Amino acid sequence: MNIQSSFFFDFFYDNFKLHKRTTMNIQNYIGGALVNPSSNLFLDNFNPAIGKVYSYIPNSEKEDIQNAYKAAKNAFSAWSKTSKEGRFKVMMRIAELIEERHDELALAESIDNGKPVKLAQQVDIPRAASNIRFFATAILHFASESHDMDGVAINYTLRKPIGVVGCISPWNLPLYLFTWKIAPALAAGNTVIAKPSEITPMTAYLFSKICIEAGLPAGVLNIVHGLGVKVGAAITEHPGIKAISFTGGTETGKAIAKVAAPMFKKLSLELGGKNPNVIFADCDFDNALRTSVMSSFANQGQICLCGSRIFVERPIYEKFKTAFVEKVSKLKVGDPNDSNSNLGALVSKQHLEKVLGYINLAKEEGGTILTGGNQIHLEGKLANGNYLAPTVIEGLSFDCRTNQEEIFGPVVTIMPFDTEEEVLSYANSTQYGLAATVWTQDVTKANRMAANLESGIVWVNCWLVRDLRTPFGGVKNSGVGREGGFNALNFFTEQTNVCVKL
Ligand code: TXE
Repeated sequence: MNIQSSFFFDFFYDNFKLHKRTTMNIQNYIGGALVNPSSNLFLDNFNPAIGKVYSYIPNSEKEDIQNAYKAAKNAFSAWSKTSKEGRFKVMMRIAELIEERHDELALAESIDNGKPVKLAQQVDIPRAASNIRFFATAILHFASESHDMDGVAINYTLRKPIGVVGCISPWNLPLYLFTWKIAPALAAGNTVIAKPSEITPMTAYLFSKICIEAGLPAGVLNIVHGLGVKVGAAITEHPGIKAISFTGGTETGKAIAKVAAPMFKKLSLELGGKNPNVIFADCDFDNALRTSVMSSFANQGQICLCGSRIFVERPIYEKFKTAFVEKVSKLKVGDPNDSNSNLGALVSKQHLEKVLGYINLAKEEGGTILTGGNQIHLEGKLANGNYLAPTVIEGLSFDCRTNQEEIFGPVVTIMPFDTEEEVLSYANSTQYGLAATVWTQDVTKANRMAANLESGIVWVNCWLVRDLRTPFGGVKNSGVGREGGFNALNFFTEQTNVCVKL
């Protein structure tokens, strides 16, 4: 594709290079059409790399959710009866269009979120297409059970779409996590009301244009933009929306559960993490080192799976620490549009303040900053961007606030340990249990650790290696339920057992 000829490419490119003020309004996607919010009011959308408003987000209301609900309800009968092959075809077309617009979407994601465009090109956008394609094909292989009662009767299980479902997604991997939710919902025959984060709405808006072009029937997917406390809450409270899939902060997850539980809605909650990265002395040192730099600072540390607490076995502690700090201090924080930048901007000023607040807290708690710890002020057009040096902190106890609360930025702590029991107690000490990483060449120890870590996901000698068929989600306050593979299709369907007397 010739990206230079694309309207959106020109728009983003101009904005990024010249930071021209424009009045581009994002629109909701309701009943197959792009529409303004009922209030006709819009919110500012910032480019975090330059700290300037570059577009406007619908400030939607309950009324917009009601309109989306009507459209989704009307579309449900036809979509749920569309053959699996029919749903597969339109979803595959959507995946193709994502790939055709790869460069444009990657640039849009980078501008909206602050992440390096290279990362969006390599991870966010290809994985968004994979999510759609994966669930488009998965539905063709989705089967239900039967239970034979030795000639007396036979039971079979029907799996039916739920109806209108809600998908609420966050800002850290905007299109990637948005598609991760809506794809299984649509494949299973539901109609969807989706709410992208108000902090990063752009790629969901471009996605709505893709859906129109792909011929997704009107009302099957509705995207309503706006504030979480208004639009997200209106989805949660709506009595007709029977299931909610949410990814975001643990506190928001609690608020959603409080409203949804008395209404007996199905809930899938993927929440925060404070993930341990456990490095034993017998590890493949170079691999552990290289990967730990990535698992600490990819996407400016704003991935729920990032390892934010590094525990290193004492015999290699000093060696690992020195090598790690050296590598981290060489990471380049810079223009997200520059392919040499390792880290771009944090997603918002408020988030930058929050992360800086945690660095101050770490100092108050007795921590020593080994590298970073400071905001970075770049020059020229980037002078107002939200840049932070990747930060490594030593000397904190495992149970201090810095080591217990989710920071969700380019900040990690490092500390030594002596025994397996000790590191397990440190690793399991938080309210969270999303992901953990273990580095050792001893396969028995690795398996023992994996079994004893309180974590929904354990990576051994790797990080962020993802097979979309595997269960994805956390234990403890990291969430409820599992996404991924048939788990997601199970979540987005209701079962009916049919018992037939023979
Ligand atoms: O998330 P929110 P925020 C963590 C991370 C971060 C913190 C807060 O620690 O610092 O959460 O981030 C919508 N009813 N994660 O404030 O608010 C909101 O509009 C219904 C971890 O950005 O949880 C957005 O679409 N919906 C995480 C989505 O919820 C509501 C990724 C997530 O926003 C709502 C992001 C409400 N009352 C942040 N309030 C991860 N697990 O990957 C907000 N929303």
